[in-house]
Amino acid sequence: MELNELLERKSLAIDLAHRAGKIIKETSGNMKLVDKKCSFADLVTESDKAVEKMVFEEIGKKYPNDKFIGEESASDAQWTTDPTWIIDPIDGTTNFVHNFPFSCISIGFTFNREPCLGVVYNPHFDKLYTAIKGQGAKLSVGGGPPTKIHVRPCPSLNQALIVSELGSQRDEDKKECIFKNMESVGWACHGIRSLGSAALNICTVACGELDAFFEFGPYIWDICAGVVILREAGGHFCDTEGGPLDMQGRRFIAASSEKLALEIVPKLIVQLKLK
Ligand code: LIP
Repeated sequence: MELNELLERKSLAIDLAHRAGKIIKETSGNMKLVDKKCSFADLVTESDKAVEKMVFEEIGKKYPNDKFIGEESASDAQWTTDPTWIIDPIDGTTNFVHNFPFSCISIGFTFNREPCLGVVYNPHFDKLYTAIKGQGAKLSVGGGPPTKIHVRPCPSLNQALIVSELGSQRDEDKKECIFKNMESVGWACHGIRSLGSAALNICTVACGELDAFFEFGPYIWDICAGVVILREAGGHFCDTEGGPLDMQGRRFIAASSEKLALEIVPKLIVQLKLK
């Protein structure tokens, strides 16, 4: 896909991210729950559904032949080589429900199943992360000029600050995987943080505020935009066993370098395959 086609899509994605961000900011903490999915902790609200509907409709008007994968209304859509928007309307839904200001919209785009455009917007701090494959990653704060972002070099795991999550499943296999790995990695590094949004966790690694993020659980819509942003910021994505990232594998390490990612791999003492 030509650069100018991606630039046009990026411009639309940024406009829609700001429109979605307004809804997210205005309804954060006071939106009615409409459903729980895999557990009592896996929440979805009217805002998730309304934001996804608005974004899909607006994109469809301009790009009627593009395909969609979205958490709320197109989670089962097949991921093909067609131009495809992969969107999480509100990433960090639990934070959104509790009015903890770490939620965002994540708008990813793939062509030939290659992530090539990412836009992540946290309206609570007016932070807009953007990237096009091959064009670098940028951050605009408070509407200011976009400035290049880059991962922060981290010489080794024992000097790293890591982020990982409890996730929203509440089954025994997942519990063992989460806590055994948190203990194993956490005791080998400077500390672990849990912030509640995969997309924003990835962006935080991309701008050098954290050194790596690992999780078992997030879906392709949680990470698609972040994959472009982190790679363009000089970071590395891989599977939790060190092989190539499977965008639909629901497990990954996102790190400031391949070296750091491969130091984390052996510390993940409980691996889990998720459907
Ligand atoms: C969330 C992810 C997070 C994970 C949560 C949830 P959602 O996505 O961003 O990494 O730990 O369980 O899946 O559901 O808020 O879009």
